[in-house]
Amino acid sequence: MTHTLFAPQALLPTGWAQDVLLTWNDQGQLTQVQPDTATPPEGTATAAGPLIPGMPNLHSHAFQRALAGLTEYRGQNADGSQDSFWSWRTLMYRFAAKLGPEQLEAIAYGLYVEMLEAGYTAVCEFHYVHHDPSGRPYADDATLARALLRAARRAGIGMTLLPVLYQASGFGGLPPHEGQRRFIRSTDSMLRLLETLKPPCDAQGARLGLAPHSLRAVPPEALREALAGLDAIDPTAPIHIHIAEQTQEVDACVAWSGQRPVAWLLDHAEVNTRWCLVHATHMDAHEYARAAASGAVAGLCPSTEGNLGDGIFDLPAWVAGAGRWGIGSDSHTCVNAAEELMLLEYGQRLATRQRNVCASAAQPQVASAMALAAVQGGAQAAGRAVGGLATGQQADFAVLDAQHPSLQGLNAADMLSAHVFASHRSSAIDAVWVAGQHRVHGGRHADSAGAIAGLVQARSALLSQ
Ligand code: NGQ
Ligand code: ZN
Repeated sequence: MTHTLFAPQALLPTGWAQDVLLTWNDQGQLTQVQPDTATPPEGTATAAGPLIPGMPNLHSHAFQRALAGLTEYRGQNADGSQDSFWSWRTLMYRFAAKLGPEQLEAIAYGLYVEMLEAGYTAVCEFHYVHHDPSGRPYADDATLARALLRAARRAGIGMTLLPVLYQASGFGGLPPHEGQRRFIRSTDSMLRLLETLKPPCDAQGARLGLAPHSLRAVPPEALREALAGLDAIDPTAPIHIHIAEQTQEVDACVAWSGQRPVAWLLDHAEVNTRWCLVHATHMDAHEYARAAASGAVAGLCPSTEGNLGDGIFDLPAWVAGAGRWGIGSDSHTCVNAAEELMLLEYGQRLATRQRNVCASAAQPQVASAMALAAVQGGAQAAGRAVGGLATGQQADFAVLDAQHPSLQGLNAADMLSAHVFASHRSSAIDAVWVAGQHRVHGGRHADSAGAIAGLVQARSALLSQ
């Protein structure tokens, strides 16, 4: 059977088009994207507002959704220095220490429903809490990973599952801290976990990849062996890594190896289009050029990077090298694809004292340019065919709410601009479709209330423990 939808305006990879007829098959794959269709086939529904591609969320730690908003008071690092990323991490570890499988599933399910309502149609889950609270593997070693897969399937969001390899507390293979006990795995145990997870991932159309947590957490030998093991399972599987997020991490890497993290990685691993360099905030000019040329995606998480005081990625330098990028909500202090784009552009404006920094010659309207770039980069990072409104891609898209006060009466491109820059922290998403399935109607997922109630309940239970 074929399915169709007619969109008077749609954002295609080449830009805005009129009278677009979308056709997809039972597998949810677009089989035709036809602009300038004078008369759609009889019975075809018409989108009530501009159609935009669904946004892949390329970086998520789902459990952190239940901690969002709870670390916004001044504390201190153990050494007496100012509150920072590292003191936040101590609080986050304390929170992660208590989490159980049912709570993780409830939090992730609520979060994924929120993501769908906010225009994300796929998520890359960077999953590192593997073991029970005492640090022992669960009887089924994949317990928590399966909870995430179930949450994604129930919500109807696409998933790339990235089990995280974590072995050390710092460069040079420093022994892990007590607070990291739930994350630690040998390389062999990681490869067994990947073998275990491959069938359930395949069964729900999820992509399985691997995430070496960071160069801090994975010694060189383990990195090499894990990547070789991954290749044996799937030679094109995505690989994500946190890198060069904090200056302290850069300094420690230089002290250990004489090289900055991104330079070290480029010299010691075959970084290519399978890779997503999450954050990559602190690179020198040479690293920007080399990493961009590798074809890897920069995984930018503007709200979290701001929240944690990471620094500002130099997007013009990255784009000058034809670097690819996408967005992630990471710690979920913000779960809104449009706001993430806004924050990214604003960081660039503040740093450069210019405007419309992320626009391009081909696409001078910045919101449209950013949406297209982030969808393409996000799809590459996800390792799934979710790269926008084109034949062969999955039918993942959102319809803007043309009746939202900020959008009413505008042309389609300006509606997207208003959605990104002027929706006043409300959502101007009306409908969302994933793999051709209508998941969000009138801004709400069918199980919105239940999913959010479950999230809130799991958070309350965790906080009272
Ligand atoms: C994480 N999050 O793994 O959740 C990290 C913090 C770390 C971000 N980097 C822990 N945003 O990097 O050691
Ligand atoms: Zn992260």
